[in-house]
Amino acid sequence: MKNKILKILFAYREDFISGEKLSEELGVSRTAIWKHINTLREEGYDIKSIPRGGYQLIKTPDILSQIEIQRDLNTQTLGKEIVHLSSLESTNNKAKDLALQGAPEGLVVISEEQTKGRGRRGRQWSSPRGTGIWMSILLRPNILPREAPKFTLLAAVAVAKGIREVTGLEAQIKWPNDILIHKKKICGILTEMSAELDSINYIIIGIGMNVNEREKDFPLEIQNKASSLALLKGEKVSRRELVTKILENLEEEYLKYIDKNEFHSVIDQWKNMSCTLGAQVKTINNKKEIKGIAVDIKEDGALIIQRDNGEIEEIFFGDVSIRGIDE
Ligand code: BT5
Repeated sequence: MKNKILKILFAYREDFISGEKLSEELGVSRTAIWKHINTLREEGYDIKSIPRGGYQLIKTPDILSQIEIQRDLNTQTLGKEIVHLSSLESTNNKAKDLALQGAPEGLVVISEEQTKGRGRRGRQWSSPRGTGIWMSILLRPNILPREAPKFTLLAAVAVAKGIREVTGLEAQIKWPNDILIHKKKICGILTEMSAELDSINYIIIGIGMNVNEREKDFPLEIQNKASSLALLKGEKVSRRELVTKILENLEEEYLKYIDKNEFHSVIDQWKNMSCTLGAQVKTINNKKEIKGIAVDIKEDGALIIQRDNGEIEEIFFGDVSIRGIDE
């Protein structure tokens, strides 16, 4: 009911709408309408009321609720169901619980803060309240488990493109799962899956993006390597618009891949927005150090490094440091 009232208020936001009209349209009493209006106010909606004049929506709050995201969302399945919570340990954990309970493909979990946000291999992900985007997307693709690393490429393209569309900032992709701007980490992606030998039960794409953080919002140990879109842009950035664009971009590439078996557009865009290809890189693989130039990315997500002696190496996992960025 609350959301129905909000939809009407939004449609009439140039004007006042009377409590009587709302109660007629929705078939509930004027007292019930008044109670829901008060709940909306508690959630941060600025709703003006004048005696006998009715209600008018003045301002919507900066929250990533289902109704706020869906207002402009143009997708078929992604984000049709959004679980939005004020605080969670980790949106990836919540998405996993819901996946095990049978949640459908396209479910999105968003939290205003995470108390145990995770990176890869048990690392921590700083996720302060109300400033960034901490979200997980559930997919159930009918593909082989070895194809799963493609989803990190796909998500990185959707995110980097979304940032460019909304802010105009030149977001770049650092293999395998980072988005950087001006050499600072803005976003990390954590792709997790549950699979049998020959099929995938579900994939969860976790996206953590710094949007409106100030420098002091980051833990000391990452202050020199992390930044936020607002710090780089010099003004507040809409988290709602970013989520909308990212979900739309993600769905577009996902459908091309799943329905048409077409992945080259992800690879092409990945290459265009990459800060890894062509760079002097260093990584550890099977306990040995590999140094050389990152020369290509394969469709399965592997990074191709040409060693200084000309030998070619394929890297599937791990961290890569880039000369000029990490050292
Ligand atoms: C990542 O791991 O970059 C993946 C991060 C994924 C976070 C999302 S948020 C929604 C979903 N739910 C979760 O619980 N996780 C996902 P990795 O490549 O391992 O990088 C982790 C490292 O990034 C840390 O060790 C820090 O050095 C650094 N870091 C931590 N928080 C950061 C932040 N907010 N911004 C930039 N860097 C950060």
